[in-house]
Amino acid sequence: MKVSRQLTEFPVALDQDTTPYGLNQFTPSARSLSDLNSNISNGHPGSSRIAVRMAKAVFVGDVGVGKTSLINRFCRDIFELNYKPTVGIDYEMERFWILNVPFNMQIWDTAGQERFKCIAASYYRGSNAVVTVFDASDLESLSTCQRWMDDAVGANAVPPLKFLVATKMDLVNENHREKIDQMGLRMANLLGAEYWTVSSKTGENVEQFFRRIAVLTFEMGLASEITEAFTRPPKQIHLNAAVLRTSNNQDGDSRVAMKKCSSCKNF
Ligand SMILES: Nc1nc2c(ncn2[C@@H]2O[C@H](COP(=O)(O)OP(=O)(O)O)[C@@H](O)[C@H]2O)c(=O)[nH]1
Ligand SMILES: [Mg+2]
Repeated sequence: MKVSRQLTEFPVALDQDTTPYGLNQFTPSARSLSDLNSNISNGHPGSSRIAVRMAKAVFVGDVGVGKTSLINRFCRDIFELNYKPTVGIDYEMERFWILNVPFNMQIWDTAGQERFKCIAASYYRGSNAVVTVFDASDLESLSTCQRWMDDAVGANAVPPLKFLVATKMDLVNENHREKIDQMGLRMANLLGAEYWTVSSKTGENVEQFFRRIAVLTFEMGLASEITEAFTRPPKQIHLNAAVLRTSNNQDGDSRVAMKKCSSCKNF
């Protein structure tokens, strides 16, 4: 496993003053889960006895802005200058260990559908993060970001985390950086998204950006698991071999029925 996929330090936002996500250290819940995993795995680093957590991140933006290149730089550490339209790829799966807890991130690239601006809702559904990408060397691509973001976010019942990414920063002249940042930050603010600048060619900020998505979606998943655990009424309570369940008899009253496990005759 690559060292970069073992996350023990909390990855902070590129600009901590403007991000809508103020979290800049691991929550106590994440630390407790990690301690629990260390204890039940008998301290074997990289081994786990607890369920792998998952997140889905989708990438959207005009054709040619650099979505596939960004994903390829992160997942395979490759960069190709020759343009090849994406065909037939659904998603990449990247495995992380976040504070000793296994975590898989599905990274969804478009399969060229963005050309027709009609990406199916099933592509967006169940996203934990939406990454809207524009080309810093072609600011026209910034003007469509709101539509991409709205379409992707709107297909989700639970609001995903939002990121706005300026790619191809290696093509931007130093004197223009400030202007790009100003325009990018203004758009990010409008979208309620966290702003990043990257270059898939040089690798600038690529690792940091993906680590940030991984850790924020991991923390968001933990928070919603905890909320759900406190709000959902328990339907069935498993007590060792016995199963306690509520059943309705013909008179309509509720009572507790107890089922015995066949391998536990003396219970
Ligand atoms: N110089 C430079 N070119 C890039 C960068 N990212 C992508 N490209 C080029 O931009 C073109 C479109 O990239 P691609 O990733 O296929 O865009 P997509 O259609 O959004 O997936 C390709 O020719 C890439 O080589 C970058 O960071 N720097
Ligand atoms: Mg592509």
